[in-house]
Amino acid sequence: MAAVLATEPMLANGAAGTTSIGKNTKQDFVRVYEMLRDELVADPLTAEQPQFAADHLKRMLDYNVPGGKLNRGLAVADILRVFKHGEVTEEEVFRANALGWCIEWLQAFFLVADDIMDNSITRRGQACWYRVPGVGMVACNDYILLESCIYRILQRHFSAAPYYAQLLELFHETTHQTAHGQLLDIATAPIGTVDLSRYTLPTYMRIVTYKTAFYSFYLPVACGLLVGGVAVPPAFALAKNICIQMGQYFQIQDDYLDCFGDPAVIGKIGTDIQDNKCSWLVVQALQRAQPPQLAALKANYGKDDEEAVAAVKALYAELGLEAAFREYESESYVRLKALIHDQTLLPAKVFTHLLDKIYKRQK
Ligand code: DMA
Ligand code: MG
Ligand code: MG
Ligand code: MG
Repeated sequence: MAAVLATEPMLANGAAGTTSIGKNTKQDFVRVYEMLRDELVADPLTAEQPQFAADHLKRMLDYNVPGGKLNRGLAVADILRVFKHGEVTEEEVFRANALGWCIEWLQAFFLVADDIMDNSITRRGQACWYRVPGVGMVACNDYILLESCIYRILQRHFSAAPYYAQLLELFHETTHQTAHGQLLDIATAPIGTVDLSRYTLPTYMRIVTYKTAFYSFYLPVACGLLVGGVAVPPAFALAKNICIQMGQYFQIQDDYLDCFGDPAVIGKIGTDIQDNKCSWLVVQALQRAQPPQLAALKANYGKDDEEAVAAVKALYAELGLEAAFREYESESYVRLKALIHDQTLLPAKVFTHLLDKIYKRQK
């Protein structure tokens, strides 16, 4: 099939990005956040509430929306720039950034809820929102508010766009997929029941595809395609195929870092072992363990107990899981690169800039 853009080889050779408007620094991006947040706080409905309600909204947004790596949010304008060979208008960059923030808002919504469900302690180097004194279960309404903000932003800035209906459908569909991934993640890990037979590779791949890959990789690329004026369904299908595989790799890294990462660097304290999670590590351990090791795993997995967690970590070390992960990481990189370069429909750079940001990531 022919490339969506005839200039793809030039882009692939890195000749893109010649206009300064296309360069999108983190600072430019954060300024868009401040504008969107101020619009939401000044929204007629919010503005007519007592001041403390608007104050809570602003504080809650500042705490939960902008503090991450922003990879997903920044990716939309990067992808748009690839499509437009760097020839982008300020308006287009704004639109890409506003959609980037909608993705960050969606992520904030899922993370506030995820931290409650996973009984987590820290996120992005600070206390999880539900653990902030005075917040507690108010966080449940806050994550609903976070989700609803997405549609206020889309309505204000995109309701006149020809792709408005596609955007609404995309965000709704992605939310639906992610919630189903979270359901599977939680349902596979009932607290108090250690049923190691549940932790199979097909179940695992299904969990990570739904809970992470769609919203973290396909959503930014699909938003970039829409702002870039790409409307052909095969482009979206191709993007989905590549993004899903990249997202699976990304979540496997997340599972690895949950156990082996440095909390000071990843900004969160791992809880997968205590939470009985169907993590990549436990799936790998089961494939390698001998009967006594299986018994040790069964005795110690899914317990909120420091010694039991240490015993599981010792078992992972004994089974060589760090090396297994390194091997998986290199193989995945090679496989993803081949997938990206074996197609001519979309510029490779759309995907390689995402891949290069996550390859061998420490956080
Ligand atoms: C996260 O899975 C998935 C969503 C949709 C937030 P996770 O619980 O492994 O994430 P984290 O390690 O960031 O808590
Ligand atoms: Mg979690
Ligand atoms: Mg979780
Ligand atoms: Mg995790």
